[in-house]
Amino acid sequence: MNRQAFEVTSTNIELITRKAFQIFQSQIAENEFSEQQLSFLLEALKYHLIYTFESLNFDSELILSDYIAWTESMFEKFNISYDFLIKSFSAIIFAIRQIYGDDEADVAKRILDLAFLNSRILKTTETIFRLKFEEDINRYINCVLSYDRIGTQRIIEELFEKGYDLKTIYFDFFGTLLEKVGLMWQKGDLSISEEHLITGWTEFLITELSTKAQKSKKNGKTVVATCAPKELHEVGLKMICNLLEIDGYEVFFLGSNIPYNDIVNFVLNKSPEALLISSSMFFSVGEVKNIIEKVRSFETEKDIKIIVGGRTFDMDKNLWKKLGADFYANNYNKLKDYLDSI
Ligand code: B12
Repeated sequence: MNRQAFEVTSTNIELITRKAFQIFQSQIAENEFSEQQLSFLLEALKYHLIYTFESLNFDSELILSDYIAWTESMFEKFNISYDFLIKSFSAIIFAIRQIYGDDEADVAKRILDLAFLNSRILKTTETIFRLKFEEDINRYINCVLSYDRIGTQRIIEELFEKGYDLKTIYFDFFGTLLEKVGLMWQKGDLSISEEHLITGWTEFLITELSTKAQKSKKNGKTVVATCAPKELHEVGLKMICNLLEIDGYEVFFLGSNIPYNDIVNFVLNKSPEALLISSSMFFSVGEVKNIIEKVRSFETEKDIKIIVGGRTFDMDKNLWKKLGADFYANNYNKLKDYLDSI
């Protein structure tokens, strides 16, 4: 397939989305959907397209499957049946066929067919939820929502008293809690403001706990850690950075939504042993690749190790190799072992 033909530009996304929306509308009855449902569908078509394009670019139907499984529950939330989910993806294929041609449409259809098959498997495993800390997690959510901040601190103190260490509290308690919050938001059981309230308070506690921890002697290694440009999910990377600092690393945590040039300039300025990049949303993967290529183009950075992680890479375990990263880790211990060895 000619990859160039599928290049994602804001112009062709708008063009194909509009075309696909026309095609979709021509297949539905006049009063089939409310205004709110139609504006959701228009937004959904745009994301269908971005994910289809990016999956083709990175040859990753796994990412598209995760997106389809997730979109399915969003369609349920907006009371739109599965049939229309299929119709909305078919409209994308039709639009690609009309704008680009048969070859491109066939390639897109092939990856979508595979992704739809996979998404059925994901959907059946979605309800299996880790039960560890479930009771404490429910208590914690209720405390934040009733503005009982002392109550949340008490829950964390109890976990320490029971012998859990900071790493377990970070990843098993806060990690599972945030996963649950995500599912509750997805199903409409939490509003956006409630989700923000819980995430914001949790981020505060994550920082507070690390400031109280006993730090190891500095080991002389420097790490720069950033989220990919356009990426807003930073909590996972923040936990990792706090632990690395406790374990003796000099860490520069840049956080989320940093422009590409700024990241590259910061790395050139600090010349760290390692650069960590986090991506949770697949639409930031192209930028991760650009950063890796740019940093590698500088002779001064020839020894730098670039490590990626986050939800995107957890979904497709081979993606990191396609981007030219040196390593991928899905948990702190694997990452630390690697960093200790370089
Ligand atoms: C909090 C949150 C937000 C917050 C983030 C705030 C912040 N300060 O970070 C806000 C409100 C901004 C947000 C926005 C969005 N979000 Co959100 N969000 C979440 C939520 C609830 C928690 C994320 C989190 O912190 N998880 C906990 C951490 C510990 O997990 P983690 O990030 O995966 O990190 C682990 C590993 O991946 C690893 N790791 C992470 N980074 C790195 C890096 C390296 C180098 C290494 C080695 C390891 C590593 O470390 C951790 C170890 O356990 C998730 C739910 C979920 N299941 O995660 C949804 C979720 C990720 N969001 C989702 C969505 C859809 C969105 C939005 C598109 C919503 C919207 N319509 O606006 C936007 C996208 C914004 C953007 N451009 O990025 C979906 C994604 C679905 C999908 N299949 O694509 C999820 C899964 C919610 C859901 N169930 O529907 N979100």
